[in-house]
Amino acid sequence: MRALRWIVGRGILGLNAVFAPKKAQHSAERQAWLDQQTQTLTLYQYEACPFCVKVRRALRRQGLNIKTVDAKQAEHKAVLAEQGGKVQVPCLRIAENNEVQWMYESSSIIQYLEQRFA
Ligand SMILES: N[C@@H](CCC(=O)N[C@@H](CS)C(=O)NCC(=O)O)C(=O)O
Repeated sequence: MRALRWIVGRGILGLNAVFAPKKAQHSAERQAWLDQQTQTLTLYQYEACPFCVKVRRALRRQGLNIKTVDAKQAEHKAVLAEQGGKVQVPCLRIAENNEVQWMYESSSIIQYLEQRFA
């Protein structure tokens, strides 16, 4: 089962690399603004998770440089479980106005980013 999951994961990564969406190109000014705005965002993810790939593709399409962390690493997994409430990826950590919000569900994350930055 683990081996099968590994093979499927590699397949997803391979297809993602071959059919990578075009990265949005912004003016230097716009990119600097986006980079500043997204500093407060962190994507908890697994490299080969299809839902995480879906979100990373959306980030690329939008030209968003959001920090990603590998939730398989014990330290990040613990933070996700304790502060987010469950170990499920992708999860977007939004730290703004002295509040931290943990957003689960790939579709919700993509919708949030599109509404905020499109
Ligand atoms: N409906 C969720 C599905 C996310 C999901 O199933 N993620 C899996 C990884 S592919 C997960 O976090 N499983 C829990 C675990 O691996 O501990 C979404 O669209 O984000």
